[in-house]
Amino acid sequence: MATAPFPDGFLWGAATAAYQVEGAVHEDGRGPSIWDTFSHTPGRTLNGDTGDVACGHYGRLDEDLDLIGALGLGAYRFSVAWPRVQPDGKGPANQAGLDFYRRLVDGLRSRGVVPVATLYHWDLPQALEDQGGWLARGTAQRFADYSAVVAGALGDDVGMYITLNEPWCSGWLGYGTGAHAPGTRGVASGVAASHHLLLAHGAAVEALRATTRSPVGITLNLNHYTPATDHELDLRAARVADAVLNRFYLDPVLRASYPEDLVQEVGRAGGSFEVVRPGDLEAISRPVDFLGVNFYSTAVVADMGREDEARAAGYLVGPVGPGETNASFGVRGVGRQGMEHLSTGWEVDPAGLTEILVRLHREYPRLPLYVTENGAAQHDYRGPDGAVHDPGRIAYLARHIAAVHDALKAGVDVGGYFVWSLMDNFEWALGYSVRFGLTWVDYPTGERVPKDSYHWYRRVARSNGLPPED
Ligand code: IFM
Repeated sequence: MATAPFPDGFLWGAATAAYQVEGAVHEDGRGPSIWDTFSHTPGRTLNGDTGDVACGHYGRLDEDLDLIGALGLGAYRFSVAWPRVQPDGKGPANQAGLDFYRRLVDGLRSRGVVPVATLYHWDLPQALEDQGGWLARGTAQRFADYSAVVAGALGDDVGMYITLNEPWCSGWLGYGTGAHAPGTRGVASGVAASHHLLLAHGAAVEALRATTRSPVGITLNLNHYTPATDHELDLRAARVADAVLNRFYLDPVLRASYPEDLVQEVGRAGGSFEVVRPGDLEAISRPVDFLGVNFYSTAVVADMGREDEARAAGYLVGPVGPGETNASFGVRGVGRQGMEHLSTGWEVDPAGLTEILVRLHREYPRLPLYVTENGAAQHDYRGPDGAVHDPGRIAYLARHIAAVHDALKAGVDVGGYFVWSLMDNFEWALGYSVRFGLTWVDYPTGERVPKDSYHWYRRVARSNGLPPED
C-alpha cells in the first residue's frame, strides 16, 4: 500500500534520449548529427567526451528492454534519432534505422510498457545544419516530413508522440549562447532558431494527426523563478527569466502569441522577432493533447548589476542552476545558502514543481500534463559490495513525487511521471561527468548495475505511489 496513492492509470515511467544512450553512430546507415560534430570539436564538451559509444544501447537493446520490463514501468520515453531515420535529414527512410525503433516499440509492448516517442531530442542531421539548421525556415517542413515517416512506420503502437524536447535548449543553448550544438551565438539567432523549432512543432502536429490517432504533445523545460529581493530590478529579472525560459515557448504553443514583454526584452538585447510571418502563430498553436514538463530545480534570480547586493543579502553568486543566468537579458542566477544541490550545482526545491504544475493548470487550463523528466545528478560510486547505494537520489525522487501528488490534490490533471533517466548517460556538454541514472553504467564495459533507486522506483510503480517508509 502506498502512503500517497495516485489515480488509477497514472503512468510511471523513465526516460532516455537517442544521442545520450545509443552509441553506434556509424552503424546501419546512420548519418552524422550536429552533436557528433560538436562533441568532436575540441573544447566543446567536458574531457572531449562524445556519444560515439555512450551506453551502447543500440547493440544492447534486448538487455535494456529487460531492464525496463523488470522495473515494472507503465511507460518508457525514448527519442528517435532523426539521422538514423533520414541520414541527410530528408528523402527516403533508412529502413535499418526504422527497424531499430520497431524492435524497441514491439519489445516494450510485449512487456506491457507504453512506448512514448520524442521525435527531436537535439540531434539534428548535420546535412541540414550545413543548409542553415534551425536558422533556416525550411527545416521546419523537413521535420514535419520526418515525423510523418516515423509515425507511418510506428503508428499507433507508440502510445504518445512528443514533437520536441525542450526547445529552449536546442534553440537558445544551441543558437543563442552556443553552449550546445551547433554552438552558434547571438540573440537574433537564438530567437530565429526557437521560432523555427516552434514552427516545426506545429507542422509536425499536423503531419502526425494525418498519420496516427495517438496523442500528440510537446515537452518544455520550465522553471519557477523567485526574485532574490523585492528590489524592482530583481523583480524585473524574475519576470524576464520567466519570459525567456517559460513563456517564450508556452505562449505561442498554447495562446498563439509571443508575450509582449519578451518581444520588448529581445529588442532591448539587440534581437527581434522579424522572422515571424503571418500565419506562423496559428500554425504553431495547433491543438495538442498534452504538455510534457521537465523539471529539475528552482531558480532564484537577481539583476546582473546587483550581484554585490545579492551577496550582501546572503546569496551564493555563481553559475548555479540550469538556465537562470542569462547574460543577454541581464539575469543572474543566485543560490540560497543551506539548500541542497545536485552534483550539477542545481538547487533542490520540490515546491517549485508543484508551483509550476498549479500555474500551468491555472494559466493554460484544460490541458493534461505529464512530468516527462525529473531526476537527480548525484556523486554515485560503486561500493565494495559491487552495488550502488544512492539514498540522495531516492530522497530527491520521493520529494518530487510528493510534489506531484500535492498538485493532483490541488486539482491539476497530471497523467504521469518519468524519471530522468533509466540509466547513466552522456550529459551533453558535461559529458560523462554526471550520473542521473536509476541504473549505473560501467562505461568501459557497458555493464548495467541497477542502483538502489531502481529497486525503490519499482516499488513506487508497483504500489502506484510512495512506499510507506518514504
Ligand atoms: O540530460 C538532459 C536531457 O537530455 C534533457 N533534460 C535535462 C536532462 C538533464 O540535464
